Amino acid sequence: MKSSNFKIGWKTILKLGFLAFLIAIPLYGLYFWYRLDEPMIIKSLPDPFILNNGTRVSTEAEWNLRRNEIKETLQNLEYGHLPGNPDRIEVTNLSSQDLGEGKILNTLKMTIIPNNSLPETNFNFTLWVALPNGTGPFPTIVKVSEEGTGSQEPARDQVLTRGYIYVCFNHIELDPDITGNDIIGPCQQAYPSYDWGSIGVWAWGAMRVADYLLNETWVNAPDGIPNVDPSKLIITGHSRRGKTALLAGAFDERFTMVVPNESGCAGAGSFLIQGYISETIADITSPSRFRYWFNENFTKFAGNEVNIPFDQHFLRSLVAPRLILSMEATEDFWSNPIGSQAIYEAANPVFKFLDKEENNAIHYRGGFHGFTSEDFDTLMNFADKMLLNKSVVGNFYMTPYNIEFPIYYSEPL
Ligand code: GTR
Repeated sequence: MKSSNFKIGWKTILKLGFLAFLIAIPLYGLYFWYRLDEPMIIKSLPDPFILNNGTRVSTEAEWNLRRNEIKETLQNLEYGHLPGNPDRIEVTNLSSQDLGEGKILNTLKMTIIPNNSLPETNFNFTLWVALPNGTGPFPTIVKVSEEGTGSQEPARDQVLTRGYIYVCFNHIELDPDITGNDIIGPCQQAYPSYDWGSIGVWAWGAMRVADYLLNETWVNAPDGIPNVDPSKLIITGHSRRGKTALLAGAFDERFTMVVPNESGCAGAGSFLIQGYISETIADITSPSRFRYWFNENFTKFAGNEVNIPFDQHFLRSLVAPRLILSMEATEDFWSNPIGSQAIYEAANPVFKFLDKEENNAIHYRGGFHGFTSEDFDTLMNFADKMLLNKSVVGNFYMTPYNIEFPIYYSEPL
């Protein structure tokens, strides 16, 4: 039998492959462009005003009841439960550094004593308190995490120059953050009956920082506390620490302004309005990634968002009537900037109901993932305007996506 002369050599295969690749790239580019403004809409955003008994909130007192129900839902199905304050906190000044021009950096050790009768459960974490020139009282920014790590630019000088106290704390001393590794850190060891994940632990840590800054009765700080204006206490954080800042600020009303930066999935982003290539519950709860940030129940919603009874506007609404500014970046697709606009809009009826619509704010800058000096300026511009009554130029209510989100409720009349 004669064999055919027609043979496709490797060279031809390579050429065809290359050609297919050249055609695929612009096609994918076009698809990508189209999808960026076409989020996946899983279902409409649940009405935060519906009480567990099925009736709808109609008074402020009922909203306060509903607030507690929402807190319980979020702890039960997402972050796990957070304990109350510890029995005691001992604060030790480790060092004091003169930063010049009247600015000082104090490094402190916070010793948490969960239970006076169980000293073996005590643990420590580090706090950095940077003081501006002057005597105060000062507006104060608490930032989750050390100064200037990862995609966060250092901001200390900028913050102090504008007359704010700048406090950072080492959240990973409370619970380590090692991708794919659920380590039982000192907080979880001290409170063994709680089901909290790392984000809950870190948020609880931010609340302990507030205990110190506000000189609560269970705090012993022999060297005194900084002159913080309690009506101007701001909590912020970037990305996973933005999720943390939002949780801490939503649950703890001592924070007067809450500023999650590019906090995305399980932060100010949506589970139900999923921008193209944004992080999903399945992504974030994968055992090889960040399952340990949450409690076990949350993983039930991986790939099953349709059954989730809430979205992150529930968390955002808890901040009302206080101030929230979520800061987003239009090219930070993984953090779901479209979904954050949906969550902002979905929380608006709650702020309206409490007569504080102007306290619900959102800002978009161009660019990618990071906590930049531009972001810190945005944060302080908003704080200057809302907390210090300064006249400031800037748009803090940006809705760059022209999309009708499925929000089918409005504030009770
Ligand atoms: C990512 C994670 C995000 C965000 C980010 C960060 O890998 O998927 O949810 O938290 O890390 O913290 O920088």
